[in-house]
Amino acid sequence: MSREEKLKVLKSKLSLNNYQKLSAISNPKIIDYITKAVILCEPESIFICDDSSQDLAYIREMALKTGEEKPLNIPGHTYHFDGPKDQARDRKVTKFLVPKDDYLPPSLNQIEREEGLREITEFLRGSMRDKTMIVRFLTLGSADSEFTILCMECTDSWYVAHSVSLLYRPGYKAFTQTNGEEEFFYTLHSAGRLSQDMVSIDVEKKRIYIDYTQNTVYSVNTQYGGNSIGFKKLALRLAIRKAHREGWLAEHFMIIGVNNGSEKIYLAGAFPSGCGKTSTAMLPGESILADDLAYLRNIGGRARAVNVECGIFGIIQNVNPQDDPLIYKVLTSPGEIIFSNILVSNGEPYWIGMGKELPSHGINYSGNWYIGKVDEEGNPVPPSHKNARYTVALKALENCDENLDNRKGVELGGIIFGGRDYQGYVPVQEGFDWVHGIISYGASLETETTFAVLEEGKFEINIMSIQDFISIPLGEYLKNYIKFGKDLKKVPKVFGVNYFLKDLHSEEFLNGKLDKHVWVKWMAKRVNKELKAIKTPTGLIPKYEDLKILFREVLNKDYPLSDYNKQFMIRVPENLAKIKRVRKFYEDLEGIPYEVFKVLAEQETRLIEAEESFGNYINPDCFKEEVL
Ligand code: SPV
Ligand code: MN
Repeated sequence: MSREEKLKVLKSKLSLNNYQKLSAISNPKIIDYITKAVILCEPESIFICDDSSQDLAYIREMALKTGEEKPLNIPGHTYHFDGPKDQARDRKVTKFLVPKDDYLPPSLNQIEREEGLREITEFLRGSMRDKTMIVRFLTLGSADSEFTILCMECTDSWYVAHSVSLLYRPGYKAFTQTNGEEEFFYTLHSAGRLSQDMVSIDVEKKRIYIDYTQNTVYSVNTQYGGNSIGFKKLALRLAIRKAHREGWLAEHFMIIGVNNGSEKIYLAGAFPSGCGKTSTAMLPGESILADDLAYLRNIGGRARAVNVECGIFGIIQNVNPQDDPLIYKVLTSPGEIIFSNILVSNGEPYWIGMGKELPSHGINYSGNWYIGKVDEEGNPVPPSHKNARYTVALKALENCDENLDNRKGVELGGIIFGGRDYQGYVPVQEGFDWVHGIISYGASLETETTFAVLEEGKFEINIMSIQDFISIPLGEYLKNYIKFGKDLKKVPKVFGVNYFLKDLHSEEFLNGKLDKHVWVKWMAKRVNKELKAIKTPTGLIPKYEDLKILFREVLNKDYPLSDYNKQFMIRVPENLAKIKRVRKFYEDLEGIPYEVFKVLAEQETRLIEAEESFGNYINPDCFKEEVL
């Protein structure tokens, strides 16, 4: 079809105003993509969003008018429900479309490309009848910079389009300036048939397929943000492939700006869901630059990073005035926020762990909710889902970092990896160098799934907290990571944190929730070479005297030596067991770089030698070597 013929197909579905907005984009790839989406999904009309305030207001209005969102009492606040079987990312139905002559390792969920395309095409066919297809253009990373990736999404969900306004940077203008040479990411989403409550009906036909040969993501019969907002983890999978081809990193990172005297030190951090990522990024008195995704590039020998997004799609459970004062304040003040899968009663949102009593009944993702409600299988329905979330623009936060849109990004002083480790790692430590840090804290990142219920001692490895999204063989990913650091002139420090360490003999956590602020300040001072650290077999740990001062300065708290000794005791058996599990994990894979096994073997030797000298459980004062 010629451009004119395609525009003719589109014209019948576009108002004059929308037709003009689309005509301003001359890039043939875009018109082609939209035409194909329209022919497949058969929307009744098309809305082209040009990022103007009128268009953004229209999207908000339509989200309410269609009932995908409903208003709450506080101005600007709305809520949205996903269906009971659509409350999280769905690993089982998220697959790569792999051409017959290509190979992805079996650990990556996949389907033969032609077969997968046939399946998802059938599910998408006619899926937008009687609905409007909304077209959003945006940029991943700050616009007009070395980091920028242009993206577009066609969706039939006003909730998704509204979320995009809060989470991503506008890209319409950039798209009007493209000439067809650039690489784009595309996503096509349909919530499918909707119930009266505006919830996807055909959840058993939920599919999220990633066609990396075309930089395209398809998502159908789902509404949950992580499955439907194509630029979160779906485009991340495409970005990881691009980054690997081009020698940079696309990561599951938050970024915090830590005030250190008159200076600001930027630290990135990777944590699996529910392990303290957002609460680290939102520490009071510091600033947040990114909550979930970052691109890193070597610019002039320095590791510079940008936030891929410009908003937060954060977990709301346990956000309360004590533990997360900044987020709590935002969530209870006027401003544009979408709550999802919370409990609503009399126009007020409620969630588990919010620090106040919840009403005995209300409306939630299961419909009418009351204390004692059980689902079809007889399991209790919680008042709010544990993955209930809030969506808010970073600019709405008083602690939003001033470099959010800096085109050159910020220089990273350090990278933090943290999992849920009840037994092994000390609360904070620093790698001896890039390779040691990224292997022993990043590539060895584990999350323990026990939590008093499931099988005891079940450890799940989640490399760099990005394992679900790695779209190339793990070995390739690690090689790229190692090389990235080796090519830098100034290498960020690498830290491992563990907010979940328990007492050796009881179930008691050894740290308070706010202690992480002390660790973050310590890391910033290490980056700035202000403090010495003690060399142990697993990394460099803080000196007691330094932490004592920091606990006083940051939390106005006394920090007894007995606490330090318990927290920073090197637990040899637990650390050796961890190395065994991690080694086993990598031994079963192909193409893993030799550095992984070397770092693990060296760590093992250091632990065994220390054990011979000092025993199983080693008090930190046994280690005498200090380094700056
Ligand atoms: C996560 O689960 O890591 C998230 C939310 O950030 S989602 O968008 O679902 O990936
Ligand atoms: Mn995430």
